[in-house]
Amino acid sequence: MTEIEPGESRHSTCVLCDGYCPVAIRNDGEVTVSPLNPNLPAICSKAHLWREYRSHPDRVVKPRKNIGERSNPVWQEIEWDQALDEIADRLSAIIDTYGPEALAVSEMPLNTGFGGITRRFMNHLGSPNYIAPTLLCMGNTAQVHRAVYGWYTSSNWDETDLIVYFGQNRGPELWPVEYLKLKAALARGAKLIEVDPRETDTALLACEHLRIRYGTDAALLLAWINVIIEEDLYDHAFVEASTVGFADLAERVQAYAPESVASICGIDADAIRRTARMYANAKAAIIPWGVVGDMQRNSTSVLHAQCILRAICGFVNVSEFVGGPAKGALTTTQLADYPALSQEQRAKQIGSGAYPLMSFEGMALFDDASRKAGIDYTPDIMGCSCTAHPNSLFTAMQTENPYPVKAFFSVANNTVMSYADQQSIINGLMAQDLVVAYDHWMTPTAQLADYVLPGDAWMERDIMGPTSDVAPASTFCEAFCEPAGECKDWYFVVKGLADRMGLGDVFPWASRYELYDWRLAPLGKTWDGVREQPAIPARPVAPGAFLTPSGKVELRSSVLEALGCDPLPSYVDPGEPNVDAADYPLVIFAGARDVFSYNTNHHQMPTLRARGPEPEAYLNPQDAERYGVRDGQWALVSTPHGSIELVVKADARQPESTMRVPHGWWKPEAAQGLANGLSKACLHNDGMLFSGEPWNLDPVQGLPNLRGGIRAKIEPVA
Ligand SMILES: Nc1nc2c(c(=O)[nH]1)N[C@H]1C(S)=C(S)[C@@H](COP(=O)(O)OP(=O)(O)OC[C@H]3O[C@@H](n4cnc5c(=O)[nH]c(N)nc54)[C@H](O)[C@@H]3O)O[C@H]1N2
Ligand SMILES: Nc1nc2c(c(=O)[nH]1)N[C@H]1C(S)=C(S)[C@@H](COP(=O)(O)OP(=O)(O)OC[C@H]3O[C@@H](n4cnc5c(=O)[nH]c(N)nc54)[C@H](O)[C@@H]3O)O[C@H]1N2
Ligand code: SF4
Ligand SMILES: [Mo]
Repeated sequence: MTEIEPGESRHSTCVLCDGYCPVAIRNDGEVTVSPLNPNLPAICSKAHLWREYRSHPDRVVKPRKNIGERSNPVWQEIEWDQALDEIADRLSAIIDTYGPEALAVSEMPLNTGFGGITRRFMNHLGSPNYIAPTLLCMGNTAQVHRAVYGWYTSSNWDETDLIVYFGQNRGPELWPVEYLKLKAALARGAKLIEVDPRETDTALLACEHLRIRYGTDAALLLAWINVIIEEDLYDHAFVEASTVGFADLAERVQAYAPESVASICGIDADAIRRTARMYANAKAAIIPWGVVGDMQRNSTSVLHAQCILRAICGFVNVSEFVGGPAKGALTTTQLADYPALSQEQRAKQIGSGAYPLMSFEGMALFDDASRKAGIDYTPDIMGCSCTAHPNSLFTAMQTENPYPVKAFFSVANNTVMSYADQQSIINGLMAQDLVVAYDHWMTPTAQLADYVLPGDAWMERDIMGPTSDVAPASTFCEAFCEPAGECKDWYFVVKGLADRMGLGDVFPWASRYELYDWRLAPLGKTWDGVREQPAIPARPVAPGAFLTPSGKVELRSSVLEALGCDPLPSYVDPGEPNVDAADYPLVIFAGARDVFSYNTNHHQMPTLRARGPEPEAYLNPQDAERYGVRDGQWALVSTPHGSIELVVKADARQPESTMRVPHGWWKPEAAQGLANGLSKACLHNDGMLFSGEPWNLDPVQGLPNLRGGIRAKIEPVA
């Protein structure tokens, strides 16, 4: 029984975006969704429109097979058994010819509500080639936090007196939970420093708005550390007792005096000193996670320098809490069963030689610390600690270098649009022998698939979380509708393939409920016994030390050093070599999220689309005039890498000589197929503009710079 009865209430978590808002569902004659916690009344209009999403006429509700060409698809609805039989047969044939590493997957576990099962399938099959879009989001941060602190760190909003934001823009429609926490902290008297070139609504709440030049955050952070050390504002006791590498750090930051950094960042030296002192002198400062740090040329350095600041100013485990592994239900890492993947297959992980931190090689450096903490596995904190390198993988899919990758699964992720260098992703998909998409819609990615499998949505599935090891509690979300049409959960698909491919023993659970019971067994519980409560806190493993190789906060990271990377943060100019500013006079970033969509999703929702109908370039009015483009009209935006069309929004809040391009735009109503530019994803999405070449990637993690420093031009559409 899934459908909620009249008079009944249930609890769940909205995942129409990754805000993860806890919700209460009531059936008072009409089914309504409202915030679960009355003290944090945060949900947005997308959640209220859940019915429009669920019952949308374009939703894929039965498996589809492409019986035409990949570039010119003809879709036929088929039964689930036929789909799974054929996919299993074709995947088996590919593995027989090329080996299991010929299968690659890009998955967003938050969207399936399942972490670990895809990796379990791949580990037992023998493929290390997994990527996740979260690599461009919090996954990158998690990996740097782990190198410095041993685990991911989260901010305590309840007691903070100073919040430092790097480009975060929060609002009632932009991650409302954190927006309410921010408002409550400010109402208590906390102060906000916002580091953002743009005058955003959040920046208007700040006592200091540093309008930094795009892509130069690492330089500012290093200058703050310089001031804090030079002026002796750091926490000597914490540094001496709990950190390693301070002397090397002090030497490194000598090159970053505010006076030398001022011209790089476009912030005067006095403002740099003033804000550095504010941070160091705060009682409980926080630097909450924000995505701007994950998508920069200097990403690892930005995140590393933030970690250093928290530590040397004594905020670690005061206002910023280092989490850790927990004992309770079996975790997604345990479910993934990494030991099943041989060393020989791990060594084949694509791109790991150039970018080892995210790879199996990087993960292995935490084995000893995990063992010392009394756990017999190494946690994959964010579900993407041991992944292939996305852009190298897309290249391999196209070129067969270093070896052929011939089968690609896109799982609850619009892969074509969710990384840099969209054209190479398309080329890679075109060269596959088998492409499977598991989604709700005929997305640009699904349009290139051989099979499109209809996924259930959050309101239709009972979910046991978390979907990665990062969160300390087990959480339980209840379905309140039957799955639309023949939509199925991801476990049904994975089990169906495993059974057909001789891996039935690896997935002995007949349904997700048996799997949940297996995970809950160490707690002596079952799904039916817990489903009505929102969460069970886990028992943290008290390691008594940081879970780094040295057991201390590693200001100078031994993990980075062991991987052949710079063990300390630094700043390099993010610009493309040999590109003349006269030809490409604007500095662009992708982002400033659209209010009425979520990344690439929701453009098909009539109510939301009416509020944000077209993709917009924000441009200072002076620049609009200078380059002959008019507010409200279409313009061509180009980098040396590619071009897209956007509607100009003349906006004085965007600094001169800079421009915002949006992420995630396609037109679900437009004609499908490659010949039509994949419903205009090739005409509008940010991924067309940004290169996946090494010069545009963070040198340690290999993730693309989408948030600053890239040169572009704008002109009227011919
Ligand atoms: N409605 C809605 N809400 C969303 C989303 C959505 O798509 N729709 N997406 C969600 C997701 S997945 C995420 S990760 C978050 C992201 O949300 P935010 O963390 O707010 O990030 P963005 O919206 O990408 O960018 C916000 C600001 O970053 C600034 N910025 C760009 N480059 C730089 C730089 O180099 N340095 C600095 N200091 N600032 C820079 C821009 O000027 C912009 O004002 O939003 C989430 N919330
Ligand atoms: N070029 C570029 N790439 C980016 C970013 C960027 O700014 N620019 N941002 C990055 C960031 S911050 C993030 S968080 C990631 C986001 O990456 P994703 O979360 O993958 O982003 P979405 O665009 O929402 O794509 C999700 C797809 O999953 C489908 N989906 C949603 N819910 C479900 C579900 O319950 N079941 C199934 N089966 N499918 C579902 C949607 O229809 C959609 O096609 O992208 C990253 N990639
Ligand atoms: S912000 Fe809105 S769409 Fe995102 S999880 Fe929360 S309620 Fe759902
Ligand atoms: Mo994100």
